[in-house]
Amino acid sequence: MKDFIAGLPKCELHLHIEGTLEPELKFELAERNGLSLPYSSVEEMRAAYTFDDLPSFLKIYYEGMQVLRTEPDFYDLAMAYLRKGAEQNVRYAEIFFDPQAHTSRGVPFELVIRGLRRALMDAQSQLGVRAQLIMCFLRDFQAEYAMATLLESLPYREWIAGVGLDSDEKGNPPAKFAAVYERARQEGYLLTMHCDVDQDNAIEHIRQAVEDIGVNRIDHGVNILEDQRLVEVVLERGMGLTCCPISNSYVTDSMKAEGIRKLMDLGVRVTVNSDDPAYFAGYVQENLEALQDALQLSREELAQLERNAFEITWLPRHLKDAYL
Ligand code: ES4
Ligand code: ZN
Repeated sequence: MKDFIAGLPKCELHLHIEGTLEPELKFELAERNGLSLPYSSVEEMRAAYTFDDLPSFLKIYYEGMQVLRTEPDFYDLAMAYLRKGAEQNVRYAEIFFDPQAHTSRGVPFELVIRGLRRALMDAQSQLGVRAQLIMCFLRDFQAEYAMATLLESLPYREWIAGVGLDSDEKGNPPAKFAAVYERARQEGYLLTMHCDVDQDNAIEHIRQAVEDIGVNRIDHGVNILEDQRLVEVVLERGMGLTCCPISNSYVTDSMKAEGIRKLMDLGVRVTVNSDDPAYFAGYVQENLEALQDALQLSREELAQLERNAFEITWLPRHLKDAYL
């Protein structure tokens, strides 16, 4: 089964590029930029990755990305991920980036996006992996800052497939960003949003995302099972959920494998993804293996998960069909 999973053509739809920053590259970038890190080795750094909920993870995630300063840093980050993806037979990826995590510490938006974009172009020609970018707003910052970031992105509109919303969900419901999402839709961006597993008011956040904002996809969203009516809406619209089993096991009490199984059985377009693989010790292949192990998925079911993913990509129809 491991060989079957390894050979499966894969599609990654929920991956934070800053969450792919492995300790080895973190040390390299720190040295390049003349920064010192509070760890003396890769092992020591990994040993400090002790988190058990979303806020404790986010603290380490934002600390870690401070070594990213220059255009080549963002290029190297994305290129390292795309090489890893290619090794795992990832054929297509939609990659989140968090511009405000960089602009808020003085790193210009333009430099971030130019570095990422250049890596995507090189990965397509050199590795045969296609990818697009999704710009995420940080929900624990003010909506006005998200709006300013949206406007700042417009010169690069053609380089960004859509927008998302991430970071600390507590007290930061989708409704806070209704105007930002309305403007993003007017600009032609496709829309997704994190509804992280087992957060406060999880089902109300999912309801706002689906009914009030009208997102095209939901990131995580497993708690939708708490409301049969919303499940039916998602089924009717053919909406996809980008689930991340190993991530769930780090920020909640479990992988939520049973919930994922239930959603699959209901016919929801569930997908399996890696979220922050450098921190959660697993890229998409390991996530598929972990879920298979928990649920005894058949080859047909594993193939269906990847078909779901290719089906809900934000590619134009003719490019999508080439993967199906
Ligand atoms: C994230 Cl696991 C998770 N949840 C919310 N925001 C995030 N950003 C990066 N990883
Ligand atoms: Zn995520």
